[in-house]
Amino acid sequence: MAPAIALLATIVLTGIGHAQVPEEWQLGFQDPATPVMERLVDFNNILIWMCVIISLFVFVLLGIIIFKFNRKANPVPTKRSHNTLIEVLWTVIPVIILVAIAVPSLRLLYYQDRAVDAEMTIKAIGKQWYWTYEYPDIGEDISFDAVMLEEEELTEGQYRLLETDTRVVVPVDTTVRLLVTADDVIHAWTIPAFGVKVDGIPGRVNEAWFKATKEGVFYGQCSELCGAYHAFMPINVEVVSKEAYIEWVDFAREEYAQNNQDTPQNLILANSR
Ligand SMILES: [Cu+2]
Repeated sequence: MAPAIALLATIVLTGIGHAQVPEEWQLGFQDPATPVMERLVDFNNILIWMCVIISLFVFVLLGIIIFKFNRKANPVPTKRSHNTLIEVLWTVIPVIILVAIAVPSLRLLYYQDRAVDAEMTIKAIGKQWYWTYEYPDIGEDISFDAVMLEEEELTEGQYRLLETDTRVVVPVDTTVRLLVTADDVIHAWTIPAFGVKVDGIPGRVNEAWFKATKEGVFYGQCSELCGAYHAFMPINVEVVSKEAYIEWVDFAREEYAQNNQDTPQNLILANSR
């Protein structure tokens, strides 16, 4: 019974005040910040209840067998070898349960697969060991790297191993199409509160989407073992108001336009044409 009570406590706690970062001894999910994650949490809760009910049913059956059919209580065992009705039931009922799980599961899988009417696009490129982001909507040459902050670079209130020097900025209540790929080995772009986890594979572009419904900073980490510093390429997404986003776009055009920088390399290329 104790595990079942612990499980129930988990379900009850799932919905309560987690930040957008992992917490010590956290059992449930982070607070959902997108419609996809809300549905994932709901689906998970339904599944846990199904697990609890099935487990209790099996425990009760086990108890009955232990107490009623042990050698002392039942010295002369029956010779019965099978029962057709029971065999049909224990085949058909699990099939019904599995189908009942599969239908909402597949529906959710397709819902989270691709954005309907995406309002903007961001591209994330995994590299050993940081992420590069592109914003094709605001300029073909807008691109920046997001590198983890070392411990000595952190300021008060920042999280170890989770902060990057540059954040992905997106407007709230906006459907964002996310394109993910990689330059060297496989990485995975993840924000738990968004319900997004998608592999970045060299030579291939994967798609995901999110529509953040809350403003704030959301944290994730690379989720595909990619080498020695896999643990040191976190992901930060800052969700801001639409007005603040427009301001950020102006800033980004100034700051991140790669063509703005007349590096010697660019000058050499320009002169050689
Ligand atoms: Cu990695």
